[in-house]
Amino acid sequence: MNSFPPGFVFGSATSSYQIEGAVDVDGRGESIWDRFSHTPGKVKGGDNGDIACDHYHRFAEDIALLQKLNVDAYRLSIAWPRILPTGSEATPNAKGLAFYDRIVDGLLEAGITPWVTLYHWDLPQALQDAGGWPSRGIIDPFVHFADVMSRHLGDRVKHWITHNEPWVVATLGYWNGEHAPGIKDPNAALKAAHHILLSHGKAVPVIRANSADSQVGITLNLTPGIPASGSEADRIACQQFDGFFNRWYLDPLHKRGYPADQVAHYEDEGHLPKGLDFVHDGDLETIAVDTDFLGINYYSRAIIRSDKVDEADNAPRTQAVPPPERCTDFGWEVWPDGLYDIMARLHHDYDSGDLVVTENGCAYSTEPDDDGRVKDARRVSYFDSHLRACLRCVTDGIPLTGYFAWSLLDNFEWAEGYEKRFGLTWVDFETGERRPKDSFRFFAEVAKTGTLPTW
Ligand code: IFM
Repeated sequence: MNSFPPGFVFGSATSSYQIEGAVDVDGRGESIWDRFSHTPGKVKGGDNGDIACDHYHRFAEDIALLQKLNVDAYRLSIAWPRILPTGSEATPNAKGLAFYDRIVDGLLEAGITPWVTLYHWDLPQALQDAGGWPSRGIIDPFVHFADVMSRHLGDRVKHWITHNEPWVVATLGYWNGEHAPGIKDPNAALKAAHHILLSHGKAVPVIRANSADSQVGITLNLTPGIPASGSEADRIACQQFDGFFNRWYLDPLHKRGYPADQVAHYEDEGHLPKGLDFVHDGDLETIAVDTDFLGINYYSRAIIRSDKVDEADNAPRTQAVPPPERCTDFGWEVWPDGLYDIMARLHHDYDSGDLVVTENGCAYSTEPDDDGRVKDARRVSYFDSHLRACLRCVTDGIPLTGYFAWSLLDNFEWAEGYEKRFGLTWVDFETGERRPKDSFRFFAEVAKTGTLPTW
């Protein structure tokens, strides 16, 4: 079977800081990504999101692109400091709200359903200065932001995602400092993860109250781990990887609390000197709030080799290191079966309910040919293979209800700057020109027909 069932949602996704630009326009406040990207040495090439794709001014052109892409839905995020410049003002910035009105109204006129993510990483700098996600004081401002946005857009927006990829926010932002705000403190990262999940749990009922009949969820980035060999050391390393990357988020969201084996591991490593003292009575019940769907961002799998034994003493690998030709420009292995495996696990082990691929895509830097065409055959193949994995899920009765391609546009890829291109549309970052790639035409045909080609 090559066809998706009727009602399966095809969409594309972006995020505010990665595309909007206009960072000091119409009252927007400073975000942690403005501060971080303007700190020398933090982002490759010294790049920043000051202009990005200039979507703030070109949004109508981008909605027209979405129409040409034949998508049912578009996933965008809201720049918190555009609405509440220092994060928690009682009165929102009217010009910021008006910008998202223009987008949402434009999408609805174009027959495209908006899916809104509240937090895709552009925290107001003032809230970071007050402690950021490691501080419990962040929760009320986030819930206030969720309240403001869902009150304002809740009549027109019926799909809400509280957070995008808590693992990235906590780990890259606070554990290894590769992302804003650039902090390197594992204990702070574990607190950040908890407060993100808790703020999700507190925001869901607020959004529901403001936006009748809405669907509310959270998006996790999940990566299946595969032990590199059958050795005990690799098995343990893989279990710890899974605890760190997947279960630390999945388990509390599914009423299981934090995984005991991983808590013990973090204690052994000295990351929890006071245990889980930041988990207060009632927090776990709040986090495990019922949601309408779980969003999954899937990019690749990870082959896990223990670093606790010398290579010479470990068992020979049974999983080869992926050859470069099977990897994207990011070095991420192209592994569509991992998408199926993750979805099957969520359905069978966690009984997660409705699942949506809220991001899937690949970085390949194909430039326009002499004839101006962007022939990104590897991206076409990536989307084709991952959409086939989605189809397999659906055929096997896994409740996967939608797929959002990352990303509509080449954009600011965080600490990688503009070097890594994920777009269906090529962007000239000097002029702002947009040019649909071959993968755009491929995806447009799939979205239009609901059918994958027979090659
Ligand atoms: O660009 C990011 C996005 O912001 C979050 N998910 C992964 C993408 C590719 O790295």
